[in-house]
Amino acid sequence: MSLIMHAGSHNKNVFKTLIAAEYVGVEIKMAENFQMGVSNKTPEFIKMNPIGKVPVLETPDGPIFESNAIARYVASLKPESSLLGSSLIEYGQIEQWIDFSTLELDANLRGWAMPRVGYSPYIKPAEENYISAVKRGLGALNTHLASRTFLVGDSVTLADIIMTCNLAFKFKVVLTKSFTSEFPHFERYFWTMVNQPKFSKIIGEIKQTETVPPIPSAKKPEAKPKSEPKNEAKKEKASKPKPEPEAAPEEEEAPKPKAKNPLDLLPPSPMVLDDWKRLYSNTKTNFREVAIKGFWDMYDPEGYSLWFCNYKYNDENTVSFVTMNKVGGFLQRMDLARKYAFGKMLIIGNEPPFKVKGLWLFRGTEIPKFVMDECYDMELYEWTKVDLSDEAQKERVNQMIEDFEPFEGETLLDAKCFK
Ligand SMILES: N[C@@H](CCC(=O)N[C@@H](CS)C(=O)NCC(=O)O)C(=O)O
Repeated sequence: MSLIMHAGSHNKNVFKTLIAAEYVGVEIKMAENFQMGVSNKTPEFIKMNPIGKVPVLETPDGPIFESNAIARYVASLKPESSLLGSSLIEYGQIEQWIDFSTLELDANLRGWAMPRVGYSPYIKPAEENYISAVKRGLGALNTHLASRTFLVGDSVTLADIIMTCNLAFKFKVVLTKSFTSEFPHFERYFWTMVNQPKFSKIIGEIKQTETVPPIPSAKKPEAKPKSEPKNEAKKEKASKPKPEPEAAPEEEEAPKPKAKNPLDLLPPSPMVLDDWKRLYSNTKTNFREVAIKGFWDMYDPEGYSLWFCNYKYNDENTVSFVTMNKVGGFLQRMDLARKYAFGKMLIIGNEPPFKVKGLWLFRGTEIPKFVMDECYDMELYEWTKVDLSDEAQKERVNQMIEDFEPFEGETLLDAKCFK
């Protein structure tokens, strides 16, 4: 089952689901190229969540929004997991702590933290109210945890996951040691939870703040909020649509510096992949004279390589739509290589078993390692580098690009393009 999360990945509301998914063993994919303030404003996104907020989980049966609901849905995918308790009363208590965590703690902690990081106006009496509500909530939680490791029962439940995600960012911003030391059972609980391997894998390391950020100066509106520089690159790229004022910093937290894709470190190539993709898409007539000629004119054998692929299990391709779906799934999974690849996949024959053959253009002179590692379909195909000194192979490339029929003497059932 394919589950796609629409949101930036550094969002505590997304963490709730990702941790639940770790416990139930379900795979969640993050939507590619999600841009906060841009992607969540598109009509397609509004169709999934009319308020335009993240996260949204796309499921085969329809979308779900509201992070707690999403996490609950994922937790229920394996009824045998104990994330939702093992009796009705446990289920009720898990729900109770989820609401407590959301309404008594998260709402008040946000009220305290957001003005301190410059995301909403600072109002002293409001802050005092928030802090006293947080103390009341933590006091109650501390009492509950005096004799317990987990909120409900004897193992991690969804209540612990949601509670911990709601607290983690606040530990980084306002919950100083001098504040939390009044609640020792709560402290022990929090550190136990964030150090559970399935939690720390998603949340990462938490360093408790030593000080509450100073009140942002009202006199200098141009001063950037503390967490804002982290957004700079993203904002510039998105060229304008400003992040919504209520977009919480945890959503916008600086992505951990991503290791550069080694393909970005290759010497520059005169061939611009997007130019080729545009030429391919825009050529409607005289394809051979315009697009194919254009391809060879721009092709750079030092910066790119061409590969034929051949499905290893063609005799299994006995049903046309199953074969087409299989290839469609492969192309979806290749999404991770969009910046670095172009591909054509042909489904050949007018009766089963259908043959699946393809042509791929990759940045670099080898098939990129990350594609081999991360797209499991790759090993279902035999890969042969196109020998450019062989005119017959070059002609085969041309025919594959232009969906030439008959291809190797056979009709095409379908031709799919990855661009
Ligand atoms: N109650 C919602 C809160 C969602 C929410 O506030 N999302 C923020 C990011 S953390 C957002 O999408 N803000 C953009 C906006 O307000 O337009 C949930 O738990 O999913």
